[in-house]
Amino acid sequence: MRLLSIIIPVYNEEERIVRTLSTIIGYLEGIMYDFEIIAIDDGSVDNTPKILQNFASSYTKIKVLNNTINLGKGAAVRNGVLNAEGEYIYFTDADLSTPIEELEKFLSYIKDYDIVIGSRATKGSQILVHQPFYREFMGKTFNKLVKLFFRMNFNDTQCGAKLFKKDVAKKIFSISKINGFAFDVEVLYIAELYGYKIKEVPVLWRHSKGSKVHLVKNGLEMLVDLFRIKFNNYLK
Ligand SMILES: Nc1nc2c(ncn2[C@@H]2O[C@H](COP(=O)(O)OP(=O)(O)OP(=O)(O)O)[C@@H](O)[C@H]2O)c(=O)[nH]1
Ligand SMILES: [Mg+2]
Repeated sequence: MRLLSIIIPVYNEEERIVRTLSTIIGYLEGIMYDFEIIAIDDGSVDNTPKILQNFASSYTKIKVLNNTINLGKGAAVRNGVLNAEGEYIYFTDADLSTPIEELEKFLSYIKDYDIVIGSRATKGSQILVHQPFYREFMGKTFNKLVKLFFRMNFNDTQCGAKLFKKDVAKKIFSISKINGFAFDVEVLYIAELYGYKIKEVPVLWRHSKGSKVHLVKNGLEMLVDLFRIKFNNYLK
């Protein structure tokens, strides 16, 4: 069995996906982990699908999955997780805002925990490039809402980097339902319901330009999804 599966949700990332994949491969080959990369094209309408196919045809450790229409980050990550074979499953954003080198830190905790989540708001985190102030403000407000709503004590549910033990990830993502950006909250909520051990670790983080997040549309959808999470029944 492979040690590590790296899951990357990819939506209209023609500008940076080759650089991102090359960076990840360079790093992982360097530390000689046995790994697979699963890139999920989330119904991109630019050249991303073609670029991914090309890349994968010359590098066997990359698997490309396609959501034929754009379903959202949560759906893309779910598709990747359910098809992953690694003992540990890590997902990260295509902009590598949390640099892949941080993975080392996640791996150092995963033996003692079921899930390790990156945090931009925990003592020790280093934000080298900040998001625009309104995005940062919205992020912090969202996190306060999550704390209030779910009585969960995470400082940052939305950081793109998270590592799971395989069985834990498979279990959670097989019952999760949220397709959009609020899926992280759902995943952590389910994890707490099932009593999994979660470690929040401070990460180094760098905002990168080229956001495709639609503030109003995605923001409202995330709020509605918080209610859906609250009223869904995940215990079977
Ligand atoms: N925006 C967006 N990203 C998606 C979608 N589906 C998958 N993704 C991927 O989800 C990851 C996270 O996206 P974000 O980092 O939130 O979006 P971003 O465009 O980088 O914006 P910032 O948060 O400003 O960095 C990226 O790897 C995207 O390619 C989608 O429907 N919309
Ligand atoms: Mg990003």
